[in-house]
Amino acid sequence: MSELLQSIINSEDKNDLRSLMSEIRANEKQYLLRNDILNLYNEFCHKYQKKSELSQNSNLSKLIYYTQEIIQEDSNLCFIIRSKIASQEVYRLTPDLSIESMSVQELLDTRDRLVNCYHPNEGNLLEIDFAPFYDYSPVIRDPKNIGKGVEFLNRYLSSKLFAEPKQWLESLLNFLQLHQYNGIQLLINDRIQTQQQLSEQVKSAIAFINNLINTRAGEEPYEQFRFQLQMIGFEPGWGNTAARVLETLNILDELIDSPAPQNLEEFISRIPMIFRIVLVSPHGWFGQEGVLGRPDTGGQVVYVLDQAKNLEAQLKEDVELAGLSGLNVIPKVIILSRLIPNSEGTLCNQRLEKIYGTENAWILRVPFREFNPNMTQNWISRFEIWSYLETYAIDAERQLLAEFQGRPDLIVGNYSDGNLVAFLLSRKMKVTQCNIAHALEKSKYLFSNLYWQDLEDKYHFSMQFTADLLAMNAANFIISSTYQEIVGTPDSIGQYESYKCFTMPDLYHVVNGIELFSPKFNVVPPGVSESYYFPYSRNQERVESDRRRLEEILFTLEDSTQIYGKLDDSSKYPIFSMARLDRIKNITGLAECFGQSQELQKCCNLILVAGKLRVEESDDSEERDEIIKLYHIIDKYDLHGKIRWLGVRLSKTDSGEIYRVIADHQGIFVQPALFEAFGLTILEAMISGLPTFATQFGGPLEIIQNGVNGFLINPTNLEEIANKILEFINKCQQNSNYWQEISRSGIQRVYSSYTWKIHTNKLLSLARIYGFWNFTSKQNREDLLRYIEALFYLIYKPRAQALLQQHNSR
Ligand code: UDP
Ligand code: LCN
Repeated sequence: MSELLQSIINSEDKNDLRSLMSEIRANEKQYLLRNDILNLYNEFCHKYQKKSELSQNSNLSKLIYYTQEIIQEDSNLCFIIRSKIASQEVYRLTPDLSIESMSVQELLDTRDRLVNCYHPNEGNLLEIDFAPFYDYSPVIRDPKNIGKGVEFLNRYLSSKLFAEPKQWLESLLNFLQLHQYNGIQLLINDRIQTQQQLSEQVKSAIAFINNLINTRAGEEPYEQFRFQLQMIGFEPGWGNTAARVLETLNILDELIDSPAPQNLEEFISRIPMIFRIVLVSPHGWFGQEGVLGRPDTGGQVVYVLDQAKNLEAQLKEDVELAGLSGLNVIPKVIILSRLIPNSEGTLCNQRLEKIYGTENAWILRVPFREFNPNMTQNWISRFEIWSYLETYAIDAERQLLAEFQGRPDLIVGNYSDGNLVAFLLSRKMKVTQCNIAHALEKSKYLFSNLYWQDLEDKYHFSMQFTADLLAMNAANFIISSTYQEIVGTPDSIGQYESYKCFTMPDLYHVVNGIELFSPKFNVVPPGVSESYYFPYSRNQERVESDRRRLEEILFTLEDSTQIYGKLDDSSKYPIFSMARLDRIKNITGLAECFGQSQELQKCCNLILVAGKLRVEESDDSEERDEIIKLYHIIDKYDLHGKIRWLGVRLSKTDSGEIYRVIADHQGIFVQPALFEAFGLTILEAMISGLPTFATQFGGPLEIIQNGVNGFLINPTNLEEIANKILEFINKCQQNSNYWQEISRSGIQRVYSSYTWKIHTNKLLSLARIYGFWNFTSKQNREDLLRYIEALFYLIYKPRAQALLQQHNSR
């Protein structure tokens, strides 16, 4: 990048750069973000009659394209340039066009100065740097492989096994000796004590099973030859039939002789080491019914519940395949959430709730201690819960140990609070920790770290961002739903990437907050619950009375308590959307788009399932604002007769059927969010067979292949959205198969890439491989964990205690 800057300065572009800099200086904003920069540059090109410079690939245009932020300081400009995914360079440009490279520290100081929080005379600020702790672990080199951690780790571990066979086989042997279930030894017993014995006995066992298969059959059940295998050192866990045991032993044999990444993955994935899983989601309103649609309880509840069900099913399948059924092995999955005494008609005040359709998956609710009954008896926002989490983890540990009758084998955290609790529990119980972010608030709120002090009363970001840093570094592995959640796209930074370097003025500087190239990151997207969401054409699985009832609710029912608006002509194409009524979900943007387009109104109706119909019914300020705005738009564009707004909270069965009813009417689904971390409704709509138009900002960019199995839209360009929908409708009118084609490819896309079966298989395989990696590199992580603990006690905890004082004095 410095060459690019130099070449601008050494060429004719120099004058343009000078004029541009003076335009920037004339701008009232001292801190320009990417959108501001692009707008300013476009205006600049217009003013100086430089035709579409951005597309002309001039050096100046390139520089602007890669510039994420510009900070004005005195007469200097500081350019923060991201020329490659996950890497950043910072330059200071002086008015006489000299260029100086700036260090991370200088950049953070500059940002502090901007908010009047730079006080060098008072001593230095704490600098948080996690980089030295990643020295021990391998890092991915190519950014395109970020998020494929496990593939990388398998290659790394198998090459170690190849290069240092003695040491690594010893680790493998020790690892195999480790596994037990309720005191019953699995895999190998003390007849195998050395590597030599392991290698020899594997060959003997292979010979024995080959013989067995020749005389009997591959299907011979394990129980029939269990004792013979035990005599040569092998305990249960290798397989349920002779053929499966042989397969597993062969993989191990090959791994010992010539280690290859596929063998390692395949072998470790078969090790029966996970029977008990905890999914931590503390902030509450976690239930199976009546909880969705409130602020904070959207996709995360759906995701965790589906994940729990599917993990339990997968664990049962794995136990069966490993040949452990005879040992009465019953896997158990617990969702750990918050018990809320004033549960407002939900089951959130119930300690234990069995998850429907499972044998042994539960929601375990543990209350926050009664520090302050006003807060701890009631639901409180996720932004307020930080003070209660440490003691919550202590209480939860006790209850988990009792429920499992021992330690769990894997702890999965969800969102900032769940990940912090997962860290505390994992540290205490010495269990593998996995993190899932869902949505990191840091990048969701503009300048959330720079102005954290102003926002602290409302959001308490100082605790949330500290918790995020601690938990993401402590985690053995992190799963993200998309690649861009980690490192963004070529022109936007990722959610995890935003933790790499930032200032919390007057609190600390983060110079290296997370190693984005670490193999701990793995992209494992969620699926959809296929029993509720399935293609509209599967008529035999649909309940006719539900279909009729929902059709009435969607198109004709008059019930002002829950539905607003009557349709003049219900035969028009329905444009459907369903989301919480948050500002960022931008349902009002979609209404505005519909209002502005007469053409759309001619051929379509707009049908929304969103929030509540009355301001008085909402206790969320954002939701109240959106309700008012939506009414205003309906009146402004006189959408009466063309819009239906359902302020209902649907059951899962109904939300599945509602997409299908819209598909029966050859409708479309639009998800117009300003940003969407992933977007479960998109999968739900697609699998139902609804052609889907979704925001290009966030996860949907990876789910939808534009024009193939859905369409991407820019939620800030309303005219363009309307045109894209109209173009689609035109095509459907010209070609009666077009709607079907997109519908079919949408369905296909979900079944091929976004199922819970794929998700749970991958997650469990990761848990095993990272469990092995954790085992072999444990001593190397202790220094990192000690550092994290120090930050927890010295930064997080005092702040959490101060917040508690505030709560108590309310
Ligand atoms: N949902 C619902 N009723 C509503 C709004 C949403 O059942 O009124 C469900 C929806 O079907 C989906 C989830 O809530 O399963 C929303 O998840 P998504 O990932 O799309 O968004 P989030 O709310 O998590 O931001
Ligand atoms: C939170 C979000 O904002 C959504 O985009 C996700 O789909 C959901 O969590 C589940 O991960």
